[in-house]
Order: sequence, then C-alpha cells, then structure tokens
Amino acid sequence: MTKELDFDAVVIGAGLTGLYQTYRLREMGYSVLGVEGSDDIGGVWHHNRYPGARVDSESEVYGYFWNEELMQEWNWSERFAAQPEVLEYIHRAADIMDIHKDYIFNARVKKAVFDDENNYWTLEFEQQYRAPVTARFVFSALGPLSAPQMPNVPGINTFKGESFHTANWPRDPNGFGPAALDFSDKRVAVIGVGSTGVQVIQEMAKVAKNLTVFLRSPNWCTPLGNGPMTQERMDYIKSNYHEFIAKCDASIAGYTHEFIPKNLFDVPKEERDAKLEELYKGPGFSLWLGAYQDVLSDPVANKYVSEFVAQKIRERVEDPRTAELLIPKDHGFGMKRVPLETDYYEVYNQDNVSLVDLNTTPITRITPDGIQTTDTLHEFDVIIYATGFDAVKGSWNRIDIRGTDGVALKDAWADGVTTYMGMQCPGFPNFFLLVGPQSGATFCNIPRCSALAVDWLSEMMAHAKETDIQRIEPEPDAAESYTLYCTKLMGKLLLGQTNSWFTGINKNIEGRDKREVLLFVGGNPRFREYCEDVTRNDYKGYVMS
Ligand code: NA7
Repeated sequence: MTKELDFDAVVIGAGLTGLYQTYRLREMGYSVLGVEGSDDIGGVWHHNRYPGARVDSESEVYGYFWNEELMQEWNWSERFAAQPEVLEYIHRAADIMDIHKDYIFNARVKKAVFDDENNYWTLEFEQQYRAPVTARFVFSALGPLSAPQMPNVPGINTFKGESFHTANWPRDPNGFGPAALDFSDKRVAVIGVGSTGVQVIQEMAKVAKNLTVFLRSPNWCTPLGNGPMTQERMDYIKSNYHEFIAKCDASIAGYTHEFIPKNLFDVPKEERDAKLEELYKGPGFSLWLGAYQDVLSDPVANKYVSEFVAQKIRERVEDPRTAELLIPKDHGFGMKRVPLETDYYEVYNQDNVSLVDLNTTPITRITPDGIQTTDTLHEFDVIIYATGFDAVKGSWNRIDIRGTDGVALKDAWADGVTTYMGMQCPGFPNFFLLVGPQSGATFCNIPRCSALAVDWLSEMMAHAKETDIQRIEPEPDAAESYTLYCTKLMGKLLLGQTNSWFTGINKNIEGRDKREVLLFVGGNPRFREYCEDVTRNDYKGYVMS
C-alpha cells in the first residue's frame, strides 16, 4: 500500500459492526484507523440509554458469534438483555479485541472526498482541531438507525422543561445505563409509539406522576416474553452454540424463528388458532417471523392474523375507545417493524396514563409549557421524543461524501438508492457501506447479518492485499441489477406497501414521501448465496485495478 497515505483503511463507527470490521482489517495486516463521532464505543447502545431500552432479539443470538472465548465466558442475565448489559458486553468484546487503541473518539466525519487520480479518500472532521486523514479504503459502519430525527413541529426549542430524544438520553457518568433521573413528581409526555416509544412508555408509566402518550399511528405489538436467564439455560446455550448459529444462518432474518412451511388457510381453524395463540405468547418475534409462510405476503392470511392480534388488544385494554385507537387501521400485522412489549397495553388501564389521538387533534406547536394540540395546551415537565430516525440512509446523507467527479452521494441517491450488494455505490470507489441501504443486514438481526458482510468484505480485502489492488468499484450495470433484485424481493412482501422507515418514508423530513427500496428482504441465506456467487465468479460486478 502507498506509504504517503496516513492509513490503508479507515473505519467510520464504533458500533458492533465497525469494531469488528476494524479488528478484521487490523488482524489482516492493514494499517487501520477507527474513527468515532462520539466519545466512546457502543454505537446505538451507547446512545439509546432511555429507560426500558433492550434487545428484541434473544440475548444469545445478539452479539458476536465469531468469538468463541466471549461466547463461552459471557452469561446473560435476561432472556432479552437490557441496554446496560448489552453495552457492557460490547465493552468486554472490545477488550478482547484490544480495539480501543485503534480508534480516535470525538472524531465526527464531516466530509469525505475521493481522489480519482490517486485512488484514496480524505476525511475531514467536524472537530476543527482534528487534521484530515487520508486512506485508500473507507468502511462506513454508520448505523441504519443512528441519525436521530426530531419531529417537524414549531417551537421545540422554546420548551422550558426537560426534553430528550430517546437516542440522546442522558447517561450515567459512571456506568453503562441511563442517568438516574427522578420522574416521580413529573408530568411526562411521550411522542411516538414505535418500538422505542413502546419500551419507554412501559417504563415511564411505572415511575412518572402522569404520563401522556401522543399517538399518531399505532403499531401491532406482541409480547416480548422476557424473564431471567437461568444458569441452566445459559449452560445449555453454551454447549449448543453451533446449533444456534446454524439456525440463525438458515433463517430469513438471523433469528432462531422460522416460518412454518404451510399456508395459513391450509391448516384447520382450530389448529391454526392454537398455533397463533402459542406464537403470540412465544418469545421475541415468534409471531412475526415464525408464523405461517404466507402471513407477510398474502393479504387475506395477513388480515386473519391482524384480526387475531386486534382481539388481543381489545382483551387487554379496558376502555374500548382506547383499544380501538391502539389498533392499526392503515396496515396489517408485520408490515412494519413489530414492537415487542411487556404489559404495554395494560399501561393504558392505569390512572396515571392518558392517550392523545393526534389524528383527531394534531400537535400545532411546542410551547414553553408543553404541547399545544388543536384543542388544548397539555402542560408537562418532561417531553420525551421517541420519534425515530432518519433511517437507513440518513447517517450517510449527513456526511458530505464526494466520489468521482465530485458527485455527492446524497445527490446520487436523491432519485432512489442504487447499490451493489448494499456494499458499494457506483461512482464511489473504495468506499464501502456496512448495514447501509439494501444491505443484507437491513432486514435482519443486525449483528448476525452485519458479521456476514464484514467477513465477506474482509475476504475481498485479503484478495486486494494479495494482488495489490488499489481501486475497487462496482459496475453500474451490476448495481442496477442488484437494486432491481431488491425491488423484486420487496414486491413479494406486503411490507413494501406501507409507509414506514422500511420503505424510506419519513414525515418529518422534506422530500421523504416516496417509497424506496432500502432493504434487502430476501433473507440471510439468499444474501449469503449472492455473496458466495460473486466470490466464486472472480468478484463479478466489481472492477478492481
Ligand atoms: P420509529 O419506528 O420510526 O417510530 C417513531 C414513532 O414516532 C412513530 O410512532 C411515529 O409516528 C412517531 N412520530 C414521528 N414523528 C412524529 C410527529 N411529528 N408527531 C407524532 N408522532 C411522530 O422509531 P423507533 O425509534 O421507535 O424505532 C426505530 C427502530 O430502532 C426500530 O424499528 C428498531 O429496529 C430500533 P408515525 O408512524 O410516523 O405516524
């Protein structure tokens, strides 16, 4: 590699994916610098410290499967680990990789420019005291859900109480979790009922004096099935990790749940209802990712399951009007990310909790005293914005990334994203995306599928090292054809027909009102096959020089 460059490679991001990519490159003998905008490692788990934050993946299938030492050493305390424990796990993994030394922190990349003649990137930082860094290759592990998005309502900065976006929650300065805040005498508002909103609402309902939930679009939520992890279960997991790995590798979304290879209406009513009941009570995404194979593609089967879940909501919420407000009408079960919950619906039966239907009375502004809707000023001490992210491409759009001819990635994506394997975009040589748009990890248990991308890219980098390749870029035709493949796969599922972050819609961002294909929904095994096929065929679709 050229001596004049500062590094062979830069990895942007110190979340689970970025840390692993940095480690792999270093172990392969590349000189690599990790850069992280924040002050420490952990990515989303470092930032999302709101009360109630936890994984919706079974603890044992979240994390690094590649590190046998870690898998054997680590004991999870809950079936679905809470945020502080996940962050502690990442820190332990980082120690095993001895990775801190490879990173600089408080180094938020502002601009990345490609030198087309000499094939390298220059990265500039927001922190002006930081000198630009040059590297042949850039690996951007920015996170698909790492650019917090506030709502587009006027007056947000005028509120005189405390307010937090869930992804920027105050931290415990001495620990892995949230700061110890006392809400017992506080009137608290939560805006947003996605998977984050559901988690934070459940917790705030326990501790706040009053909680008001501002609801625009309800979601289909199902029970998480959490509980303590027994030592017996942990021992079983440790001695059967190969089985868990095989199951995750074979499943669509990197979990141990598998779709039932039968259509819903091919099963007698009694049997199918009993099965739905069992799956509803089952852990994690049992009902979403483990029901009959046609539930996410056949509208009639989907309607049947939606009605089943609607009935559960009616049974659990005492006030019929509130129950109806909490039942989605604009999309069927599983067409958006299913939030997992623990006594979430019962929260609405508590005296200290109320619900504001924003479809009847929208928010007009935030005032110094609270939230003004079309009919009332709701007064609060605390406002929690669980309003989500500029998802999937937002983290990339927030950096000025310039490829060949000075074209900005954001502009290249303006009329729709085109990628090759979700890993590279035409016109941006030597710039790799990890868990970006159309990546195999977008509709997947992220650590599972992002490790696949890291491993594959690392193999490619080993090949590049052996053959002294200085420039890697995708052929435009290959990218076009891969993007068409993603579109075709999305077309088979009902989730492509709804407005959500899955389809690139964000009502808080101007111009984000057209559906896009941002996810690869073909599943983990199919993505792996695609990768293997490209390798077998001498990295077809890539131009390497
Ligand atoms: P989501 O799933 O994008 O949810 C955001 C929520 O905030 C959703 O209910 C939105 O309603 C609501 N929202 C956003 N803006 C507004 C305004 N202006 N007014 C009222 N309500 C609003 O984000 P999450 O953080 O919950 O989850 C993201 C992913 O992170 C999740 O899927 C996991 O994979 C981890 P809307 O639906 O737009 O009507």
